[in-house]
Amino acid sequence: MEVKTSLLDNMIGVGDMVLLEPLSEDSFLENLKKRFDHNEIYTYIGSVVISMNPYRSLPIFTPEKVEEYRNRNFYELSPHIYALADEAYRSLRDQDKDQCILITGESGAGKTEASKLVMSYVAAVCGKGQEVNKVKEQLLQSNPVLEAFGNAKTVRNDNSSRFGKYMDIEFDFKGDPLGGVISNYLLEKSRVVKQPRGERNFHVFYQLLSGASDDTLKKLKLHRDFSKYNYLSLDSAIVNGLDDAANFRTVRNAMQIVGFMEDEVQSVLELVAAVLKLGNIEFKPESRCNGTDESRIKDKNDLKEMCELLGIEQSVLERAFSYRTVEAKMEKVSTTLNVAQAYYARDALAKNLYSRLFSWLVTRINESIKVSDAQAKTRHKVMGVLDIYGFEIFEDNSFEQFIINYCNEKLQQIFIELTLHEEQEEYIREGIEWTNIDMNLHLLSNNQNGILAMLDEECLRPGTVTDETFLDKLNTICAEHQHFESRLSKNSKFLNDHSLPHNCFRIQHYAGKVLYRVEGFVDKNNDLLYRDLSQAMYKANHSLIKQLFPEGNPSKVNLKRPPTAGFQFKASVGTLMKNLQTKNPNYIRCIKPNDKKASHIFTESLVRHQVRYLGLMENVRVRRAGYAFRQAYEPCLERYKMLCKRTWPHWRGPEREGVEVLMTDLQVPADEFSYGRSKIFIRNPRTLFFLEERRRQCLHDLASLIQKIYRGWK
Ligand code: AD9
Ligand code: MG
Repeated sequence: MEVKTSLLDNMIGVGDMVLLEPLSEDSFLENLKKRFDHNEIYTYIGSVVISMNPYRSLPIFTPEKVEEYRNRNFYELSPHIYALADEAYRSLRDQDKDQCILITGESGAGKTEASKLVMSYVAAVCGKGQEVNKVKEQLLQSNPVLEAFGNAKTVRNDNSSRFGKYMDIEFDFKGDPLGGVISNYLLEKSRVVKQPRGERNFHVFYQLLSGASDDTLKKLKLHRDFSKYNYLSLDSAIVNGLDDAANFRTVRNAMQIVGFMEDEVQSVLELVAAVLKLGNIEFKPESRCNGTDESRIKDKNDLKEMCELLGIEQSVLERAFSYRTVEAKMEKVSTTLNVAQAYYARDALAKNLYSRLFSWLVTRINESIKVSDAQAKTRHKVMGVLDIYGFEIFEDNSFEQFIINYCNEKLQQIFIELTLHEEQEEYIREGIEWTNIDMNLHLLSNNQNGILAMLDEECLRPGTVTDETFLDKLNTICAEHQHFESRLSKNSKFLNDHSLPHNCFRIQHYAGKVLYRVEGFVDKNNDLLYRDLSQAMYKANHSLIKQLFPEGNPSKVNLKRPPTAGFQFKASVGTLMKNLQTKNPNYIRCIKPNDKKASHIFTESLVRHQVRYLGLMENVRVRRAGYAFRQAYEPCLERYKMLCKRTWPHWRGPEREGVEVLMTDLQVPADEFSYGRSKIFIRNPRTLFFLEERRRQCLHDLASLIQKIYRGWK
């Protein structure tokens, strides 16, 4: 059995960082680079998998590879994401332990690709049969659908996930998939109406215009030409290597497999088309005799077509773009909108329409993939896969980056807590004494909670609330209360710096300092849609659009304020963290080798930064602080039994005793290892190297002997 050789091969670097000698940040990076240069994109830190984005397809994800890794122990073969997927799947199936796969790393590091590799591996090795295959296909095909609507080209990644995704895959007691549940987290809806330079809107818009038949486009009243639509950025509409037309066909096909009816697909496309039309509605000022400016629609053709698509009466929507009705204390007051307010209303409607459509898609997919009621009653096991947007530092950071980075802080915190916890659990399980390791790990507290809470307080305050009043409040509290820092966190703090531009604040996150521009924070957190618009949507003669705006139902006027975007996000991240804590975690830490989306380039400074903020060195140290290496008795005996006459060629007793005989015979000092219930724990990598060296020598002697005998025969 090939155990660990690949982990110690000097040519291609060390496969497990725990065995790296000497251990320093430089040697860690050198090892990563050496492996990357040899196409070894995976490296372990104990059971954690580091994954380097190769930015090109490698022949290591073939069905043969799947077979190779299937049912093999984690350390048996060279490091691979399949080894992690196999280990997680087997412990779910055989030991009844719910699993979660936590994939982290910055934007473009390869998280989404990694999540798909895990899913496809599990699909390949779990049960077969017509029903099971259908479930698998539906689970896998939910990916292209959600990517079309939730991913976009950004400067960091041509296929950047602009939403967070957590998927629970449920299995029966045999380990066959039954179905799943997807949760989505805050779609970056501001992208619908405006994209940063060099970026695109969500893929689906370009896919529809490039890939739909002439007939479909005609029905949707669309032109093929991107330049006809205000909401589509043009400077980067064509992305190298991205075939929008082909992807449209893939998405249509995927929707069919997932179980969307033809009329549902049609409705979805109508909504996508409506968003494009909406973006083309423009306003002009019209002076009133009282000296104020009122907004008027410039050219009503797009409005007309949009209303036709959605079955809305044109005059109703036109009115909703001209007036705003505020209800207070049973009284209705209508005010006219000026041009800026009309544009604001238009964009708010487009963002709401699209993001609600996205949430509806998730709900619809969940309906298809959900476990049947009968099966739900039987005992089942769960594997959760988390693929959430990576940490983002842009030149211009807004509310979205703040939310994304908040979520990444939480994940980092859970990573640190759980790796320590897991290490401790294993020691306890194996009956090995656990001494607390003080690694000076920065345990993060609920850092931005403070800021999000303050933003909520501000948004709910009566009176004039603006981004500036929020920033003032932030700065004042920070300046007045020394203890505010600790309210943020130990490691992430609010940096009170008077040299900052007047509309910004800066946070020291675990992954770096980020300057946030406060513009739009209050508005994005409030996430309000004028009631006139939701009522206009509700009146539509289009069942999907009606469904998406239930609050527009006039008989259900709810004067209670809906929860803010920040509040909702915080609550859903809280639920997610609780869910993750009930499962056995498996970590994939993705690293981006360069900023050019290029293969073969390893930018040391960039990788060093990620290694630092992902806390990978601390991770190795925790793993080495006690026992660096551990192995089940059976493979250990198999590998080293040739080193001792009493165990070679066969050991007849229990494996643990065989290993004890081996260690005594080899005179390994007693304080160098410990016997656990099912594994031997080796304290220092050097002991492992010693065993490996002896084994190599032994094999070499054996080979020479065979050669001698062979020559003698000749
Ligand atoms: V973001 O936070 O959603 O912006 P991700 O998800 O971390 O980001 P993604 O998985 O989308 O990154 O990977 C970015 C690109 O890198 C992919 O589109 C591929 O072109 C490339 N990539 C990533 N992993 C692999 C791989 N294992 N093999 C080949 C890869 N290419
Ligand atoms: Mg992604």
